[in-house]
Amino acid sequence: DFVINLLKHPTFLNDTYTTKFIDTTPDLFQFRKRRDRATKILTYIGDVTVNGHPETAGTPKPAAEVTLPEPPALRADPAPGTRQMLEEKGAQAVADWMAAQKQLLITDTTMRDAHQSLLATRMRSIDMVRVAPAYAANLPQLFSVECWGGATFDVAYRFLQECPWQRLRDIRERMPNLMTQMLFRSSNGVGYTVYPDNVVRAFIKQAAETGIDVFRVFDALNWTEQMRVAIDSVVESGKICEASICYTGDVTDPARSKYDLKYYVDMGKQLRDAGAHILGLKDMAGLLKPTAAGMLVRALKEEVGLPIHFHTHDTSGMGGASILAAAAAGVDAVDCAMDALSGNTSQPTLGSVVEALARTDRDTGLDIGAIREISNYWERVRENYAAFESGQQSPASEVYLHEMPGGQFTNLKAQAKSMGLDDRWHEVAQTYADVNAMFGDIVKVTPSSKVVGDMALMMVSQGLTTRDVLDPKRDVSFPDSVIDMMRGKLGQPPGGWPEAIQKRILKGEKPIEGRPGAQLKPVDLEATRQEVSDELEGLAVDDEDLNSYLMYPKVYLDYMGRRRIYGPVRSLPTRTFFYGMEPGEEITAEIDPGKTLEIRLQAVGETDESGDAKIFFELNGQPRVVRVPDRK
Ligand code: BTN
Ligand code: 3PY
Ligand code: ZN
Repeated sequence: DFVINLLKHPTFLNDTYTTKFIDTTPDLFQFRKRRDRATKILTYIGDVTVNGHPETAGTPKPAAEVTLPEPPALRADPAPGTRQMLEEKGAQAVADWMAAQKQLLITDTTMRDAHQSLLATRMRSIDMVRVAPAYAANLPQLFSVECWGGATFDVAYRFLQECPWQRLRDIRERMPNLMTQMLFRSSNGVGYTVYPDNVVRAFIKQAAETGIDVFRVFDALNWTEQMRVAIDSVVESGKICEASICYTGDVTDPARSKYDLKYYVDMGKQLRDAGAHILGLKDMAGLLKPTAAGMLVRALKEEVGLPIHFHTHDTSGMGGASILAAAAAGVDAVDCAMDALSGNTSQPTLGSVVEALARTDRDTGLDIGAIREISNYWERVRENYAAFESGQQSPASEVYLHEMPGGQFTNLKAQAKSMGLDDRWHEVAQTYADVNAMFGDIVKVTPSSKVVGDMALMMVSQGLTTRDVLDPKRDVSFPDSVIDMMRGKLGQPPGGWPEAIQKRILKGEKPIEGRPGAQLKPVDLEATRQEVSDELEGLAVDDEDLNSYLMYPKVYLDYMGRRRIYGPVRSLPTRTFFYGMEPGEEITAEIDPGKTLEIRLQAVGETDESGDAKIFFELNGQPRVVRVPDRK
């Protein structure tokens, strides 16, 4: 039948097919109407059982005993929380309340930054959605739950075969008293390039509608000018705008005077004047040392006047100390990750911060017993993602040298490994620092961090030093991302780009002036909707899907193409999704609210002479056989 034809088609096996491919080869789809979602899911399970999942190939299967961990029991009905305050009194009232109250407020980042930084962003929705009610019932004092944005958006489509909007809707529905929070890259949206202003606006409007309450907005070069469209859109949506300073350098070090206290205070005032409700202090690499945290928080509190929300990473092992120093200096809210997904490149440990402040004047008011139970749940969840662990065994002070963001560190390490540079990691780290110096000491956070990483990998793999790169007698071919950044395509860093390196990289081409987003033509949204619909054989394209296409046209269409084959695989347990099933194993998958499939794998048959394996299932008690190609 068609799935078998499709799976054997060389274009599919290359993983380069798109819906275009489906359009141009309609013969493969003659039986399409006959296939229901259950059959699609069985085909997926059969395929992964026989062939393995490409993402976990070559890694040991986790020893996890539990396929689908049970979330903690609900201790009470969800008490009213920050979400009710926002709904009833508005964004400014929440900000005023934040500044006036004394507890240290806590944002839980487990569902976004923690797994982005520890597990290559691979956490699946089912593991988050199942525990959301326990957050609502047992931790109603949380300030917010960061669960969306950053890298989660495209990774959901690309690698998890899931719709990120559905994830947000499902979490939102199960946490009616807690504010949801997302990370938004201003003109870069949730992508890696600058988008037209109207695309940025449309995305924020949709995110607010689908369920985001707090938008942490930042710019990869700390260019306030480039944040205004996003800030205005969030404020217009009625949601909370947490405009953020990205922290780099060291405010206690006179040798790093480019980013001194005055620089940060000035930026804080610009963001306040631009309309921010909250000032985010985004320490994406975990560089803000305890003493510096005290100095900076005190200065920002005094001179900017907005409530301050501190975000850091524990890469150095010093993150908890910085949080306590910030708390002593009067910071209003901080980010932590649940214990089982905390530490190292992730956020500091939530339970430990709660314990450290218990019975002090910054007591968080959170129930440590409830935290432990939720963390125990995450501990079991994490076992199923063993394939994505980075192997980073300990914190390291080297982060003060390379200044890599927590979300990039493990990624770049994996990239270096895939280029055969595993044993030269410390060289990559040193080169990353050298590239930063060569580029004029810039803020490194998505996407500017990716550009620095591209350049560092290029240099290490080709054996080039800074001196070689700057040598006019040498012909160096720079990565495209580097050329684009020097063209001004990501905006302007404070003080501009160093002229010598910019000239050398652009080879006489003139850089663009001003804000790149202002120079892009607005996208015709309705014409684009029609285009996408045509591409998908007339499927109705709603605003969520349109926004996905606008951010990631190919990633979105590829996802839709796979969806026609595999159906709603997000409902599978994570272990099944990545490893398939064992003969005799039984799972359930809720494909719609109340519509549950009971799936039992009976046996995997021999592979026949045409190369197909028959997989024998029981589906809700009835025998079902699917055939999948054996590609082993
Ligand atoms: C991905 O592209 O990584 C996510 C989609 C799922 C890919 C499935 S897993 C079973 C089958 N085998 C492959 O090599 N690709 C598909
Ligand atoms: C992202 O943009 O994804 C980040 O996590 C930046 O710190
Ligand atoms: Zn972060």
